[in-house]
Amino acid sequence: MSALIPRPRRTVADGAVLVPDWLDVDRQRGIVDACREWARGPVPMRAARLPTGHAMSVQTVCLGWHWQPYRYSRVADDAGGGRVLPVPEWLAELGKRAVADAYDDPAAGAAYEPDAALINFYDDAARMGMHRDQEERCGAPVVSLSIGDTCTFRFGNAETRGKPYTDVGLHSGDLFVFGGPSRFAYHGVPKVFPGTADPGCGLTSGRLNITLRVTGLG
Ligand code: MD3
Ligand code: FE
Repeated sequence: MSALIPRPRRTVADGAVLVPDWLDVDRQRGIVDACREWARGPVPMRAARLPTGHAMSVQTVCLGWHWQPYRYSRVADDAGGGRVLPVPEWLAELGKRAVADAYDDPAAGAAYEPDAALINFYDDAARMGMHRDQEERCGAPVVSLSIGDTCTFRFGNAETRGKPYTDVGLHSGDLFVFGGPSRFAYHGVPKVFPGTADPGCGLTSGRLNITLRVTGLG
């Protein structure tokens, strides 16, 4: 929901920049529509299974490269064996603009070429524990887009799963870019707040997060 007083852009740590309300609601709705299509297949959205045998509470569908704990593949051998869809040009372009805007650096944006997107869906009870994304062989920034219910995003440090960390509210339409020294920091989503989304965003409940990554895989 857009606020009377806009939330300011914020550098949470070196290389970690939050840009509130980056996506207008029409754009959010367009992305939600695209996510609904991607979730149907050829690789269906699913809760990935951890090496412990437990299923994640978050549901995920991938573009470009299929991610499962803790590797990337071209074929979704844990989700029906289909081949992942490519990252569409418009989404890669959005990623370029995201990096350019967050860092106020057009050259960094032009150089950004994401080859994987993860679409995460959180229902009211879903959480993501503290982890690092380290399957990528590349230090390029991660672009994160949030749509739907507000969550608490916990941004930690690169050394330990615990403190110090900073809790930040991510609202529908927010952009967060994680690069430089923040790229390999621990992070997680301890809570989603039901009923907090702008109805115009296209989701009636839950939260969608789209992350764009550069895998560095061939
Ligand atoms: C910081 N997703 O998919 S997005 C993930 O909201 C993931 O669904 C969360 O963590 C979500 O791996 C958080 C923000 C995010 C994504 C990747 C990062 C933050 C990151 C990689 C490095 C540092
Ligand atoms: Fe992550």
